[in-house]
Amino acid sequence: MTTSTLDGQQLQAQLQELQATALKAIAEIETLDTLEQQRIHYLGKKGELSKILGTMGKLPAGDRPTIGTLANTLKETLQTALEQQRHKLQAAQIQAQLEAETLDVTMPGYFRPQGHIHPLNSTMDRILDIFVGLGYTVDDGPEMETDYYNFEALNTPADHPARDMQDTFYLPDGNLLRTHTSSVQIRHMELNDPPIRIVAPGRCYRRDNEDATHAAVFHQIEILAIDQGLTFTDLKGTVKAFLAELFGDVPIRFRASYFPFTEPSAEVDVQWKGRWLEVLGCGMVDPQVLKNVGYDPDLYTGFAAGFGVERFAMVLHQIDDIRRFYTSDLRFLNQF
Ligand code: 2U9
Repeated sequence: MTTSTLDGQQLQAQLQELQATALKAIAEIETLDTLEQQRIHYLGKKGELSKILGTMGKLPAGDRPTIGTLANTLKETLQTALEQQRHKLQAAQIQAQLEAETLDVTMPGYFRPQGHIHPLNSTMDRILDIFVGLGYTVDDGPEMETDYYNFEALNTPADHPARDMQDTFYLPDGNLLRTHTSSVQIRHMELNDPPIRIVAPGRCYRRDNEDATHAAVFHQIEILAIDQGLTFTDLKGTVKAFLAELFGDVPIRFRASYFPFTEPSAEVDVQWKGRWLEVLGCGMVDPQVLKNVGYDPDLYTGFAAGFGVERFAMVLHQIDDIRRFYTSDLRFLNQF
């Protein structure tokens, strides 16, 4: 295209050809991004129309107004076509979104199996509710304990034979995994003055050979009451009230027993389905334990009890093997 011979006709033809090409291309645009690119390609500063208009300077002066008008008409035509295509694409996009989002309520829903509370947690919660109802406050503490809080403070010095029944997992730094939640009560008494009414639930550890009734990791709940004038009768009354809440009006019996941290001590059995089942241990807090936390044993007395949550869940739900609680077998768990 030599400079001297350019005339209105030629440019008009170029504009018409551009219109045809551009309208065809615009009609085939499928995305809003492409639409924007095409708008710039045809109507942008360096677009096809600008290129043609850029040659207008070489036109004979007489042809310029016509070409100018044609160019503006073409610009509007292309802009209109681009707008229509944008609306068409946006409408299609919304429609596609609607279809994607439309919920066909006749379609069967996604079956999400309803989870539920693990039998150990439901048993634990039930027991805690009973003691909170009796005026006890729930307290907890660290599972990794010091030898002092797990044993020494509870009248169980290093060479005490009771340690064998409570063998546990010892850590390189001399700490251990607690064998009972009694450590929680010691910590509580160090930080609070009597009267004390606390219930301490939590995970405990024992290096036991696992069998149907023993697990290396299990859950315990202990209660502690410290006040002036508390006697074994208060302990018996509290234990009776608790067991009646869980088992109903069943016969219970106290059998003399021994724990380093209580004196006198007893094991308690309930008569359940015609058999005597041992369910907890208890006793009057040993005066030495009170001294260990700075309480005056001549002023204050206390009682305590401890029991395994698994034990209660197994008795209440006739579960034959403690290991069922930890195997996450839905055939077992879905029964609760
Ligand atoms: C303090 C003083 C005394 C808590 C007690 C028991 C008896 C007991 C066992 C039951 C089953 C442990 O889970 S188990 O194996 N516990 O029989 N526990 S009296 O006595 C305390 C606790 C804290 C300061």
